[in-house]
Amino acid sequence: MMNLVFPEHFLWGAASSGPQSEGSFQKPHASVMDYWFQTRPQDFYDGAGPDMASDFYHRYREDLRLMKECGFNSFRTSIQWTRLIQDLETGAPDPDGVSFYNRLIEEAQALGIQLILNLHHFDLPEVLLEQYGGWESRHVVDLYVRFARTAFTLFGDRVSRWTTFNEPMVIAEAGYLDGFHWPKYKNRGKASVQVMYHMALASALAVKAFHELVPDGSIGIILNLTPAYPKDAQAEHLAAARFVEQFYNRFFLDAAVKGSFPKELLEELRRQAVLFTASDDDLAAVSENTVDFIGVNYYHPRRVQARTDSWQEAEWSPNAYFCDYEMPNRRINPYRGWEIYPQAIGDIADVIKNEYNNIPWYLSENGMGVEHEARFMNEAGVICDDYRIAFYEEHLAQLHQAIQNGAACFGFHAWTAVDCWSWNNAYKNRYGFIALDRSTGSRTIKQSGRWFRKLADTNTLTLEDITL
Ligand code: BGP
Repeated sequence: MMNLVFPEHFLWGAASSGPQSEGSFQKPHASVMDYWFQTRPQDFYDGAGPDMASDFYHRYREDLRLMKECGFNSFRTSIQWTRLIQDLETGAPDPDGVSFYNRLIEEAQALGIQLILNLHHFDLPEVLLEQYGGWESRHVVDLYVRFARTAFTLFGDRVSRWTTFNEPMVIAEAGYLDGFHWPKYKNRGKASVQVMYHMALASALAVKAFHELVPDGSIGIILNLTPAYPKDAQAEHLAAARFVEQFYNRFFLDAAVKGSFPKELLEELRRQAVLFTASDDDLAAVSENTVDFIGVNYYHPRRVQARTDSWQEAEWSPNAYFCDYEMPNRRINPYRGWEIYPQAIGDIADVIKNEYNNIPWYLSENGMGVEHEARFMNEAGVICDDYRIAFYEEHLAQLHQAIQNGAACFGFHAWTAVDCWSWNNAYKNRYGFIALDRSTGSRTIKQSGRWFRKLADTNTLTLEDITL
């Protein structure tokens, strides 16, 4: 048996997001996700949409209490732009939205759960996509900053830790390159680069507003820093992995922490005539307004190789530089199709420590989605998800090692608390510590939730069986 003790005041909890949990009740606007579901419900597993999600809008009290029972000292969710803001041009708030988030904050405070509030979780107001072209538009950056200012002004007195975006890369990748999130474009390379730049700028301008309005708080950005591992050490595969690392990871990481963009990548984008358009003032804002901390979402590694065919599309795309590599004998979560590779946490931690000035960070999402979990229910009605406990144990052991090696990591958030809705997969794969019965709305803590309670209460990971 081995006991791994985590640093004092470590954050223990989970993350969720407004669009995946609240339901669309009372919102003054539709997000791109709401609109996607209204337009193409057949894209979603079992036809389940964000309209109902997990009904957190009505059940937040019960859900927070269950989180407390699972030992949470912290919880991240996102404020929906489409709920908080009534007038998207001026940033004037919607009274019902204000009241909901106030009640949520009060309840979390009463329970001693520190809320981390995120501002954007893939959920742009749809009308801004229609009217302006969404994140391709510089005007939308200003509108986002107005929304951010409203949120900081209303809630910054009680919530001190914020994040500007969750996984902005996914918005470009899934929406503009690979076609699996609305607006489902494929290989619109030049547009994707502009979208990425505008989100990096929006984040910097929100950081600036935050530091003015909430001087005692701290603000970060949540990035999916999925490491890119080459197939082998051949030069062409190394080059493919290097490109992927720069485009998919370092673009946002450099902008957020260093206030600049990777030089080699910018040169390539310029050569290809797809570099973003930016004013000097805006570039100065990026350089002057870096984040206080990073949230790292980690689920799986990315294994890449040089392209095995020649790129045929007319338009430039990052997909021209690499293709995915299926490593033989990799461990896989068959439900989500993602490789399981906890060691990547150490690699991410080393990059942050050695190349990003050891900026404080926390593991802001990590988890395992599993289908048909009801088959693991015992007679008492509890889902015995020992596979999830084993998954977390392995990842936490790596995280603990990284901290021993000097990583400035201040917390661990699982994905997720109560089973929640997901983008394409809706309720197919369940991730929560708390099971949701969609037919009755009832919630039941899973075995992993009990396990997490002990972990959080003792600040110690106890490993019975050491196979690491
Ligand atoms: C992350 C997102 C989350 C969540 C999670 C699980 O990328 O930030 O919102 O959805 O992935 O992935 P999925 O729901 O696609 O299985």
